Amino acid sequence: PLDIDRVEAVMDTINQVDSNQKGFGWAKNRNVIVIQAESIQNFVIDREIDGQSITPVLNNLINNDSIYFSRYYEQVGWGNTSDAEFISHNSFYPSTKTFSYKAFEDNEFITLPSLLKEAGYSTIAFHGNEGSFWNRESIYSSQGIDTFISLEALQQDELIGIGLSDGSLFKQSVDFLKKQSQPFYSFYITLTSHHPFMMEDQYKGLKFQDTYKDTLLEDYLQTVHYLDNELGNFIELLKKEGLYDNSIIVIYGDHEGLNMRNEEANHLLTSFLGKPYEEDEMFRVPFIVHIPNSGLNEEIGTVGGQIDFFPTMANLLGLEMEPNKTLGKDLLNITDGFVAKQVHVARGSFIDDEKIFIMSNDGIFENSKAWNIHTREPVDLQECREGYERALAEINLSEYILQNNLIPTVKEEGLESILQLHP
Ligand code: GP9
Repeated sequence: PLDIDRVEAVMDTINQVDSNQKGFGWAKNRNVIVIQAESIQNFVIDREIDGQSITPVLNNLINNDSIYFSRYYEQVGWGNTSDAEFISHNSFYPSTKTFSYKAFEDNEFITLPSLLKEAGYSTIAFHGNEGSFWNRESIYSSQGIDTFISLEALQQDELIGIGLSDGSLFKQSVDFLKKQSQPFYSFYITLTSHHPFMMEDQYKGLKFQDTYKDTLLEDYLQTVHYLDNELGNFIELLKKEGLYDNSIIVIYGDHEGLNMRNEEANHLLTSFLGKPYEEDEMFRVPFIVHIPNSGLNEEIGTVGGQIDFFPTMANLLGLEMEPNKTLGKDLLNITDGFVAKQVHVARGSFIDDEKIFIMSNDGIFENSKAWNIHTREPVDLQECREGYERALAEINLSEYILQNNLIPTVKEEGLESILQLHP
């Protein structure tokens, strides 16, 4: 059941969104190329290993014609990569019981791709694994994705790890893009940087010296560097085919690559980062919106999460959408960021612009932990009560809406209407 007081508190947060709408239509009518990057965490950005840049292409993108959201967090549940897609496209929380593409497969949705379709876009997704994985091929049409190019429709000319290499996927996709009616929304789910990060030596572009050589961290960073390099090749190809100038290229990480609960990963990252490797770094992923020839060079430090992807993108693409139609917020038009987490850490955990709160697994609030995300100083738990309540309220409301297939109602009448419907 819904807790009405808590839901009313969620409604209050809707008023945070600034009606001046900074960024509205900055990328209007352009083709959209979204790359959901497997296991890419934010700590790799602008960082070197043994004197070499890990992500030179991403770093360069960030500094030229881009908006970089530097405090962006993943919010996935049991559906990992597929939940990252689900949250980003729908702006509701993932199922707390199973993977969302299964839990809600019969629901009706209003998604970023479906809104773009209404605005005249064609939609297409690319992934180098079997189409049935994570139930994608069944649910994509209700997610607003009309064409799904999965492994079966591609030449299996270069396999790395669990599927087609990112390089081959990007290359082969260009022929499809050329035939796609414009403007198009294209969605790529990369795969090569998937755990356990195994690649043959020929694909490894970084030279490691002693400290991290032949470790899990080397394996991870080699695959991240590989993806970065292939992204650079892809952009060159888009330029050659005349598909770059009138497009936007959007990249975000789907979820963590290195789990802090894995002793080896924790030890390596704590040493590499020079600070304890904990949730605030593990959940942080990059989100970059590159708008060629825009002259933009902005870093947005407001805390946000994958739930904010849809409203943020809708604003940039010039789609009119009231703030009460999704649970996420347009990150260009709020000053108070907030990210709730409900799977992989106990429900009610959250991150805001100042702190991170991790609810205790035993359900006892007083046993939880919280610290300042800038200074790492401990934070008094009493300062976290309100955020904890808000996190629970948002998740509760999201579940109620999804379990009762109410997204069309929310689209028509706003989140407030849910309160009237509720007995
Ligand atoms: C599978 C790929 C990886 O198709 O998306 O999924 P993951 O195991 O990271 O959830």
